[in-house]
Amino acid sequence: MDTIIALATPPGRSAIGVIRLSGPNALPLTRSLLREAQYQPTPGQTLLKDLRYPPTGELLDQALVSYFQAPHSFTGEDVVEISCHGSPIILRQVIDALLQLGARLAGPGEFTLRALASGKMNLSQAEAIRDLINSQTEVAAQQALRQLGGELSARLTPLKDQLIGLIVPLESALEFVEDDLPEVETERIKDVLLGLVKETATLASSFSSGHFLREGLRVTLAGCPNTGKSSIFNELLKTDRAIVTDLPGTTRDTLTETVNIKGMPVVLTDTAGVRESGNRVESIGVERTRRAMADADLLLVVVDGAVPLTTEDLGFLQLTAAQRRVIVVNKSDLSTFRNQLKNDLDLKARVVTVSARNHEGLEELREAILEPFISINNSEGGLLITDARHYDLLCRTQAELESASRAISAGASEELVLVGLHNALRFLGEITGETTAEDVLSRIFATFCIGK
Ligand SMILES: Nc1nc2c(ncn2[C@@H]2O[C@H](COP(=O)(O)OP(=O)(O)O)[C@@H](O)[C@H]2O)c(=O)[nH]1
Ligand SMILES: [Mg+2]
Repeated sequence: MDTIIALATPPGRSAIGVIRLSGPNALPLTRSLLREAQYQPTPGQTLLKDLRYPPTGELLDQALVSYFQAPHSFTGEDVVEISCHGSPIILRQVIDALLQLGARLAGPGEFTLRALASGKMNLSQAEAIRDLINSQTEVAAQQALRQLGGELSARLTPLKDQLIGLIVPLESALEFVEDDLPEVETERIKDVLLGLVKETATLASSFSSGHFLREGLRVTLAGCPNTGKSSIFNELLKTDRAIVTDLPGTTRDTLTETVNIKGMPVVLTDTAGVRESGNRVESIGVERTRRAMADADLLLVVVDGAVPLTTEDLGFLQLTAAQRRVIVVNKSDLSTFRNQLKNDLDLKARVVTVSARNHEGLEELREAILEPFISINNSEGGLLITDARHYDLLCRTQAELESASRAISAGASEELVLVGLHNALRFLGEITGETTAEDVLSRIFATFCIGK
């Protein structure tokens, strides 16, 4: 095993920059960098040291050097962390020096991969580290922390145990071919399978809201020009990001920003209104608007409540009827505002009245945005599946369990039932990495940042 090195902090200027070394030569390499052959820290000790360019002895930096002895480190190997001054030049020089001494630059996620290999964590926990680092809101970070704490594996362990509990008697039944499975046994297996299917399905279904925590909920503002889309966009962002004027067609391009709404990362897009226009810039904007609308998880269809609905508005409402949407009736502050608009618009959609100008109704709007998606702040605090890979494996597990269940009901041979059960067990194992093929592993770790 070679010794790997990487910058563990983001590139750029900062107070400190941390370089991490892991592998059997972490300590000898550090000795050369310090030019101190007798450097033998006690594990966990941090000392202020001079770092020197090995060939010349020239001073590179003064840094805090910490040593973590195998197996009591993040990777399970000998680890040295060097906290240098956060200058990109210094960090570059120190890393170069260690590379010259024989360290190798780590690939994405390679430190975590080593932690996995030495049994420090399982695969879903390693993925949780990546998600934790990438999380954009507190709720997303909390979910990642729960997964890091092993909650997902803990949920899967009883499922695997139950599966093994079915596989063992079926396998032994195979040994005694002449006896069919007794009736009671078949019934018991069917019951257990039913429970397993239910549990797997529940877990998998949480992905429908869980994946938004990782990827963000795509919400697009749409509607006719001058209805106040950009004003609402700015209100939700709490900044003046989009230009607001009383000239129709001010917003020509789509604007996208991420905003945290009650812990949910929301990717909010303001669009140019859809209207036919001879102006080329505006037409391109309109094209982008159409695309942003098609990509959205949720549309906020904005109408001006202070003027009668135009045929354009109605066209818009019709156009978006098939999509998940909230209808926002804006400008409630104006004296011409007609509240009954809410009733005029039949529509099964949720209707929210706001005044972007007076900052009214925005809290209700935020709630309406999340409503279709939330089981996230659910009271039982259920674990959510946030990763598409886990979701896919759970669906495949469920399909295998169902096919085993059908086989047993049809009185099929034990062999046939066992195929489904073994597959299900394998898929569950792939979530935590017990049975993950090498190429899948390397693909997962390619999504990590260097230094993790
Ligand atoms: N009275 C009132 N005017 C508003 C409100 N929201 C937006 N406006 C005005 O309506 C005009 C168009 O707003 P804008 O956000 O640019 O609309 P967009 O074209 O849909 O993006 C501007 O003059 C805004 O100041 C509101 O809640 N009340
Ligand atoms: Mg606008």
